[in-house]
Amino acid sequence: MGVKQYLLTFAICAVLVAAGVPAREAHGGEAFSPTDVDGDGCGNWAEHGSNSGVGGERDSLNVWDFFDTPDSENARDGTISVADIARVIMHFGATGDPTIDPLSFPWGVAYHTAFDRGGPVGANLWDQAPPNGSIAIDDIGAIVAQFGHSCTGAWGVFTAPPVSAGLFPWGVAAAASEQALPGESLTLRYDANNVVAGTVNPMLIDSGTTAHLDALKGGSENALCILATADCPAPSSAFSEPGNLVGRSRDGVKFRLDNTNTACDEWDEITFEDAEGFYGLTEGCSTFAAGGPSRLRVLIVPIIQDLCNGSCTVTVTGFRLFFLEGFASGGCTGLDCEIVGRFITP
Ligand SMILES: [Ca+2]
Ligand SMILES: [Ca+2]
Ligand SMILES: [Ca+2]
Ligand SMILES: [Ca+2]
Repeated sequence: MGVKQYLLTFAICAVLVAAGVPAREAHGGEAFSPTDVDGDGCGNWAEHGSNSGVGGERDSLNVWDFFDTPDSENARDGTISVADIARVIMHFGATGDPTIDPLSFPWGVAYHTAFDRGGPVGANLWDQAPPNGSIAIDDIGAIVAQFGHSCTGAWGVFTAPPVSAGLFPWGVAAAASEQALPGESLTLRYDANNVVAGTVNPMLIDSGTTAHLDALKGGSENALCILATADCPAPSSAFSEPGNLVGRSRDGVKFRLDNTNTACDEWDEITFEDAEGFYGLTEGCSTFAAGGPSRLRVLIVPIIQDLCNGSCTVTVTGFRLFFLEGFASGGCTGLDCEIVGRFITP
């Protein structure tokens, strides 16, 4: 038996003993998040969940903490499988430049950083330092330690990432957000006549004439970062458009309400509550899968420092997931638009 065959046998045995990771629902290789900013194969919100088995307890700005490896098309599938372990073993013994871009095309070369790590950085063996230029036995150990971890299924989404795309282009004032506990019914109000008298500010996150309506319907293309996040690849502020956007807001929200799968349009269908009282997203209604059943009802809402009137700039201080239940009693007509729902995340 060659060294690599031996290692594969060893790794598979280790996998069978390891983890006790339950099988996860997969979504056919569809996108599982509007953004995977670090490119490691795990979406931002999944990385910030509380369960490492579904991608959580990680850093959405660190490409080294989810050891998903690229296939022959340089694609990562969001799950650490036997194929990933085999790819590391294929490169066992290779040495090279540890500064190679891990997202560059990895095939046709002996050594590539996509298959290398630099050793554990904390209590969890899967949480790894950047590559050290040598694909060795500890790298196999590092990937075996996260065998079965998958970002494609259900997540406990309890904390917010520092950067997100797919944003609902209404910024919620921090003062209003602070009052709103997860799970409590809440009305968000856009006042077109005097924005600062409401609780939300329209935000232009993408450019183009239909961009704002498109974002109201399905989330922004562009990402925004939370203020003062180091090395963040997106801006932390956006313009607010002057004028009356009530009609456009109504059209966008109505689209979301009218196009949701009825199996995933109610609070109890979309969320679950854990033993500590936090809410997560249920597996069958995984929000961010492309075309996912609850995608339109769960809004990624920017939290902003202050509201402002007219043509002005608002600054993002956080993100929260908001479950959209419908228009509030005040409706969405004339000079004011009210929607009702509940925050899912703190
Ligand atoms: Ca990621
Ligand atoms: Ca990461
Ligand atoms: Ca994989
Ligand atoms: Ca290494």
